Amino acid sequence: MLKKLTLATAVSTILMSGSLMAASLTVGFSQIGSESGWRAAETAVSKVEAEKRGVTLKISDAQQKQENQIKAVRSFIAQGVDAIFIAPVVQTGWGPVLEEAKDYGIPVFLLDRGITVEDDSLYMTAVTADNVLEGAVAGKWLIDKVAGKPCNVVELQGTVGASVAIDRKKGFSDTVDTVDNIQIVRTQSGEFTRSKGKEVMESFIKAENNGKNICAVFAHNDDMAIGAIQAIKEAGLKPGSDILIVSIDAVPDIFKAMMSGEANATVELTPNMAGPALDALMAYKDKGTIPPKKIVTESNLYLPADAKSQLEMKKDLGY
Ligand code: GYE
Repeated sequence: MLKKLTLATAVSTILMSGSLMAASLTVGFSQIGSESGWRAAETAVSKVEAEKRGVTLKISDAQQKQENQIKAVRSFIAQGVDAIFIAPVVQTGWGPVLEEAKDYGIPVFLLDRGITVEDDSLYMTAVTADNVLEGAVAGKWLIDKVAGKPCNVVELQGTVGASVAIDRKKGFSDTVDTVDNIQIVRTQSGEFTRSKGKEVMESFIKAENNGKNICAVFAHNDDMAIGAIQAIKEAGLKPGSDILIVSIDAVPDIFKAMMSGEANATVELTPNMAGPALDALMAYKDKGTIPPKKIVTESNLYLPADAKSQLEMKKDLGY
């Protein structure tokens, strides 16, 4: 262990001696999988951002399993990478493997989801949106939209135990709890996927008088909202008018649904989490700059009027 530490220190000293050296950095990225359009965009954008900076990015797909992420981190440590990026599928259970990375002097950066660890020094920074705020933005939109009328909401939650699902749920429910006319009548995980979102929505529709008791869907991501839209249509109702749809991510497909009048609002989530993390890593390696513990991305609200321009913008960016 001591030997490894000395080696890591020597390597970082060489790297810190000039910014040119940073061009030869190798980063291991433990990605969650490909559950959503947003996730696929994040993976694609990460490759582009690494290439722009001359960084070698090794991506390992965990297929939604934390145990695979832990194995990937150990393998990156064994390969002696310069840094490890993790998009942590769930919030807890990271302490031991992050201790191992720390023992080897390898800095860890979190992308798009957070973790809870006793010792914050186990990671350098987390690049994420303020996910409580995202839920709150969605809730606020619904309050304004229904303007005092009674509204029963069904909620499609993200992956169980994921920080983003916990935070978005909290932000939304704390916000709609401030008014009496909006009630969350059912809530269940749709695992951030279209197919599960559709399946859970079908069961909500059955349980709520063939959907007639449902006023709005709050989905923790656009993909589950798209699954829900399908289920609503199959039940003979009109998504976007009979049942309002609000979700999070701002992926191209939700803007397409907005243009057909089938979705009402989405909260932005940039898929470029790797860019800010790579900048922080390079500043750390070049100048020893310690980044802030959180690098927070934007959470703007987009409505049908924005759909066309958003779609064009995403196309230009290659998402
Ligand atoms: O919103 C969702 C996904 O962790 C921020 O994970 C991410 C979420 C995103 O697959 O679509």
